[in-house]
Amino acid sequence: MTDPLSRAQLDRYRRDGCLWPVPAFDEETARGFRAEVEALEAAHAEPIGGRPLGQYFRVNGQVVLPLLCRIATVPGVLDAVEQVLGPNLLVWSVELFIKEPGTDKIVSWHQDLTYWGMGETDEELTAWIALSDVSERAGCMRFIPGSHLNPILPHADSYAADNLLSRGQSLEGVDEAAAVHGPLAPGEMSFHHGRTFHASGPNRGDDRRIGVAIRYVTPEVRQPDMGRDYAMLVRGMDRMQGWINVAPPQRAFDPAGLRLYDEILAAQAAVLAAGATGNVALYGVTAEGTMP
Ligand SMILES: O=C(O)CCC(=O)C(=O)O
Repeated sequence: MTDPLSRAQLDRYRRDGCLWPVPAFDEETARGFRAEVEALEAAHAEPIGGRPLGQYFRVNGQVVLPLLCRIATVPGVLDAVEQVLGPNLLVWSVELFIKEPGTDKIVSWHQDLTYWGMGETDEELTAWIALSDVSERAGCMRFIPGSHLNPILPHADSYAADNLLSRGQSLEGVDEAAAVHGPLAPGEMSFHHGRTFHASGPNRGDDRRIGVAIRYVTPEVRQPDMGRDYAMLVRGMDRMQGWINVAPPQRAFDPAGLRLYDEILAAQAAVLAAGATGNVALYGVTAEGTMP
């Protein structure tokens, strides 16, 4: 097997805490996955298991949607993640970040690990895969290279309606002059560390902007705020038994998957809401698919 990432790319990831573009799959495959996402949207205008589809897209989608498991286990993606995290990989959450053209949805500056209950671990990364053209105009991500060397810093909750984050959480005082854009073509991905400062602006393009964020962790992660959390083993072995292992769903929204989804959301809710100044419905979405 040829390693997908060069030595220089690995060094860049370790130095900057972010890396792009990395090929995930070809454009045709990206188009196919996008069509499957859009077929789910067309089929599920009504809530499933009492929740709108956008809720399942927003967090832990791999628990109920085989499609998201398939994307998270594409061999070329796992090969590149393995180069950074090692041979034993679990998926903690798969999430879709969709911005419709001409809307004002943004993501404020934040560090992912702030509310994940895993402490300041280096044993995780996000692979964010573009299923559409994710240009600067379409609101691609921006990163502050090297910011992963910070600890987790305080975030203020804004609960702003146009923010795709659950609490509208935001780092204050980010030096925007140091930010770099991470544009991606369909089928390309970026990697970022959970302490890297990142954000994204509105989609001013003509097409939807669709990304799949896959949160990979290793068996070594501990969940000090949570006790034990849930994750799906996707490569290698988990001898540490620190995660409650989740099996992939047999089919979309099967009853076992829906029950597990509820169980996980309830368990994670207390961690996300910790220290919140407002009322946080964990990653909750309204029927329109927007965050409350
Ligand atoms: O899609 C975006 O703009 C933000 C995604 C993000 O914050 C993340 O994947 O951690």
